[in-house]
Amino acid sequence: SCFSIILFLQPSEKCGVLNVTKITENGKKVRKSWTSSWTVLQGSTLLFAKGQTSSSSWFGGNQSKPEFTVDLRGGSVEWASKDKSSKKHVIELKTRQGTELLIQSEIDSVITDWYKALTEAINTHAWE
Ligand code: I3S
Repeated sequence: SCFSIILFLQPSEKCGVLNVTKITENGKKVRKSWTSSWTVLQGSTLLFAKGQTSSSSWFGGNQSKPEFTVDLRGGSVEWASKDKSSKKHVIELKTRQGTELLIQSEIDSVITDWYKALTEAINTHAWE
């Protein structure tokens, strides 16, 4: 189980290391930049902390705020089409604010679990 000390000290639904890149920010296309991020899902918020590879290093390290957070309310997830990335197992996440992210893991079961968790989070918090 994992915790986020950034928002509140409470269990988070899911966390782990994923490869992430923005492709659009506020409706504008941005250059891809894949990074490995410690990723935490908590309620309707998905947060990314760059360069952190485990919860213990996050707790013990000097990272005091997330690299960026995503509000999942009103967003969508789908499996990315081949033209979005040459990588395998890529999720495309779109936010209501017009940011699009690609999220990837080499591990099939890992990305499948994230797909389910993100879909569930979006559905659960859709009407907030
Ligand atoms: O969609 P693209 O432009 O083919 O994405 C690739 C590039 O962003 C590339 O970076 P440079 O153009 O700075 O060399 C990345 O290294 C690749 O990983 C990107 O493609 P994939 O298919 O891995 O998402």
